[in-house]
Amino acid sequence: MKTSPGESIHHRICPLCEACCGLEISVREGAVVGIRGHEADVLSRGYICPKAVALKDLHEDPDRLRSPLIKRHGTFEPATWSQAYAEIARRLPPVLQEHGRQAAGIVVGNPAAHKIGLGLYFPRLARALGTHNIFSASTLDQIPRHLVSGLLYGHWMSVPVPDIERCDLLIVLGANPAASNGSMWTVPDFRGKSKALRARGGRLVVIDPRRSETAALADEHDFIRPGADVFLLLGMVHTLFAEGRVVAGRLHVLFDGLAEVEAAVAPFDASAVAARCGLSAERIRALARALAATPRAAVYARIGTCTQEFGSLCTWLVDLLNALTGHLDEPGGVLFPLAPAFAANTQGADGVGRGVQLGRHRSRVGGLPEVMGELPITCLAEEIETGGAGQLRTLVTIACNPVLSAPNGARLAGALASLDFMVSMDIYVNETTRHADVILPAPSPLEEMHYDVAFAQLSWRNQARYSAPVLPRDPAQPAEWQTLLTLASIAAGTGADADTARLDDEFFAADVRRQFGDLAPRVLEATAGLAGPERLLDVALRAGPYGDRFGDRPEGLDLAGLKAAADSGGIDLGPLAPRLPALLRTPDGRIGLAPARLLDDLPRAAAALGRAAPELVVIGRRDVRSNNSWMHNLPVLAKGPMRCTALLHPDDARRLGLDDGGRARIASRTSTGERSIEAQIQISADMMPGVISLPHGWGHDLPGTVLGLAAQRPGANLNALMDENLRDLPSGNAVLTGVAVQVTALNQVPHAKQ
Ligand SMILES: Nc1nc2c(c(=O)[nH]1)N[C@H]1C(S)=C(S)[C@@H](COP(=O)(O)OP(=O)(O)OC[C@H]3O[C@@H](n4cnc5c(=O)[nH]c(N)nc54)[C@H](O)[C@@H]3O)O[C@H]1N2
Ligand SMILES: Nc1nc2c(c(=O)[nH]1)N[C@H]1C(S)=C(S)[C@@H](COP(=O)(O)OP(=O)(O)OC[C@H]3O[C@@H](n4cnc5c(=O)[nH]c(N)nc54)[C@H](O)[C@@H]3O)O[C@H]1N2
Ligand code: SF4
Ligand SMILES: [Mo]
Repeated sequence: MKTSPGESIHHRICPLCEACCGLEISVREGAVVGIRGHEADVLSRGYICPKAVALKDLHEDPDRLRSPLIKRHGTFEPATWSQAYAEIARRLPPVLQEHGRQAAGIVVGNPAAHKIGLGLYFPRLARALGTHNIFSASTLDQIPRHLVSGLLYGHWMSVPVPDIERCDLLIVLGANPAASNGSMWTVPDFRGKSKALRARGGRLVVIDPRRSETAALADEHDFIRPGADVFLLLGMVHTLFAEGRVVAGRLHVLFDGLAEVEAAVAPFDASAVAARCGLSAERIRALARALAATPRAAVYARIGTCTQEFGSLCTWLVDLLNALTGHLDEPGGVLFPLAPAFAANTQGADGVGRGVQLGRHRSRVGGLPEVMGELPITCLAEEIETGGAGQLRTLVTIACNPVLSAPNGARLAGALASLDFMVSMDIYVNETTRHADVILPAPSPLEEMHYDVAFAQLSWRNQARYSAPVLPRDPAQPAEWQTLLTLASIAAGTGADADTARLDDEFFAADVRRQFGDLAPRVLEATAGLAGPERLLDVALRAGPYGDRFGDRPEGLDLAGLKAAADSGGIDLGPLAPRLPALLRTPDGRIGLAPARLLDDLPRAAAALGRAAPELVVIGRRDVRSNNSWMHNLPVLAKGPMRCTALLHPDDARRLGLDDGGRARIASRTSTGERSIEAQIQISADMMPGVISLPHGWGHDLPGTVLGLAAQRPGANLNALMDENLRDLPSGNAVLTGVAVQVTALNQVPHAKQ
């Protein structure tokens, strides 16, 4: 890498999506002057997407908050950190005192997974608040995946991912990694990897109601009726049993419940489900046969299958397909990553554990059970609106924008406006945070150290990478873990002036004593001089599967070693390898393939099979230059054609009298009323007839936000059409795809620009 005089080169993991690419960032005089892929990076090997370059715009965005804001008489005023904390200390504790701990709630959003300080320290605040009212974007996303992992393998984060470099058949449902760069599977350069798969004679099959960017790379693409994946997958599992294709592989000795599975899928012969799916019975059987007959094959499914009425069943059936065809925990099939730090499935005794607990408490109004300590975010509005003991009266939102990202944001916005007190940790005044009484900003990602706590547990290859801050942070701006500790102190009643360093030491020492018992003094001594997330990372690495065990295995990993490897691309820990049965943390050390919680949902699916499919339904999509709701204010991504368009098939357009580029009203009938949005139409032969595709996270035209660029082309809020009372029952996940809509033409100006 050539540098000009005065230029320095830094290596930083991209925090913008789950691919976690390694970046090479050039800095001159305190300013970012270049962002490229880091060729030596052991995970991403130089790959980046257009979003990475936007880190410069994010860092420099004039609308990004540089100081706290306090709302006085309805208007935000800049404040110092001590003023902001004092305001919270003045207003939060009285609400807790008067109404109890359950009057408080926390809502956590997607970026928390990409910021080590938020991820590791949010639990400290949650504990200090002592509330059950924890909500997150997970219940708009991947919670069915966690539920199935918990039930089958004993931990939420034991997620099998495709072994793409050795696989010869990859079947992808409801995911578009060519645009999204993968999810619950950290796989930078999916495009390159899938091309390599095909080049060595492998096959990529994509099942999606849209010929997506991923489908365009595939050998075979099947349209499926949105929301019908459960039937396709049931038909495939049925075929395996009916045709005697269940493979008695290495893991069969671990499996329980095979007979129950066979009985449960009995009503779902391929011919019984075909019409509902839109795939022929022969095609459904052929897919099952190909999976069983290909020694190295994998099925992968994501947001499109998780965010439907039977998201948990879909996720379970995907795992069953992999398991029953001998592809679970096998090279070339799906494998469990072995993460160097923080993975519960590497801690404690091998092969057995406590399993997961479910439904320890329920939401007050809807009676919905917690999963993974969370209540469905779609319950948030009713918990605020409904009076009585335990009514939510105060909220802390952390890197979350549910007014756009969750169903019926208008209702939620009304509820937020009625809170006694709301604090937001966020970088913008946006659709959600405009309702806060105090907003506490974060440093730019370039000003913080990083390690991927979650995504190292989901990576296509085992690896460890650390990022040092690229730029110094303003001395007045705390790191987010420090902000969380101050909030925890306020919530615990010990005030706004707590010494966060001392608090951090106390929490840390208590954790170490709990985790290490007699070894605690040695761990404390070994980590002397460290603080914050770095100290937690050092302990997790050293105690982890590759760790130095605090000196017992001197060649093992520790933080210092990881830091030393940052400029050479991190530490490669090799390809994924089989981990069963050691990975299991189920109480009996076995894999129960037929959990009651999932079987109990099958009658609901059977009933839905008979229901007529609506004439027109809406689904979501992601664009490579957009990221959920919050990157529409960055010039490098915002330029170019409008990305918030409603795609639909030419036949539908003709039938409905819609022109390409014209505008239309899209309406839905939900359990809480009829709602509609206006969107720009884009006619596309890539759509399945009867399906309309619109991205989420748009609708930046609400009053009181400070997103200058995003407001110029606000787009339409897809989630206004979603029904907050439609959920996947076992997990509580929101239904965000396959929702019936009516479309009517508005003005028909053929070349209208939005
Ligand atoms: N219809 C439909 N709805 C969906 C989806 C869909 O596919 N279809 N997808 C769902 C999915 S998968 C997800 S993950 C959710 C996302 O839901 P959210 O997490 O609510 O949405 P984001 O748009 O990611 O919002 C991130 C928030 O974090 C703030 N932020 C950004 N960086 C930082 C930081 O460093 N620190 C702090 N404190 N704040 C920061 C942003 O300003 C923004 O307010 O949306 C869901 N909603
Ligand atoms: N560029 C970009 N990248 C992102 C994000 C972003 O907003 N923009 N968001 C990030 C986040 S938070 C996440 S969770 C991941 C998600 O990553 P993915 O899971 O890959 O999500 P999508 O790209 O939305 O792809 C979902 C696909 O499912 C299809 N689909 C919709 N309904 C159905 C259905 O009923 N059945 C089937 N079989 N398919 C269906 C859609 O047409 C779409 O092609 O992406 C992450 N990466
Ligand atoms: S794919 Fe994701 S992690 Fe990689 S550069 Fe793009 S946004 Fe960043
Ligand atoms: Mo997500």
